[in-house]
Amino acid sequence: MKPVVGIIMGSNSDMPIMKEAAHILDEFLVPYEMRTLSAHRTPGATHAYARAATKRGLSVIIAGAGGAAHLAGVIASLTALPVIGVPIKTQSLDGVDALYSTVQMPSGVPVATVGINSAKNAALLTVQILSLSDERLAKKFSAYKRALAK
Ligand code: RP5
Repeated sequence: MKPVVGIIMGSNSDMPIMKEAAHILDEFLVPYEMRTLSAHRTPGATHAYARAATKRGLSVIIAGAGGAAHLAGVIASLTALPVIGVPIKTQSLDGVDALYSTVQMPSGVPVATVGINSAKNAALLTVQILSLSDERLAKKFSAYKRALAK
């Protein structure tokens, strides 16, 4: 099936965290793709990905990065799709650097930022967004919430 969600990350070293988002989308049967794209190391490819995302049929982009984490913000500057940022904890500053870099966007260019390493919540928020126009998904998400309560 054609992917409707793009899960991207700044480095392959982010994969252990970002695959938690993939597991949730698998559980909800949401088709996705995963790419490593860096705002700093591969800026050209990152720009091209963001610019083509809508035409390619994506509806939401989840972007995880650590350190000076500009990936989600750069993507948000180049597409009208909702972008969810996942700050990744790296060795130096416990992930606070990535949290601030991801969440503190200038007015007019929002990135919906989840907690440090919270790729799972990014995927759940994605499911909630897609549920607005997908009854099957909405029902499945309600069942997920009921299971949490139990
Ligand atoms: C960021 O730098 C990446 O998102 C990653 O979290 C961090 C470290 O990357 P590597 O040096 O492990 O490739 O751009």
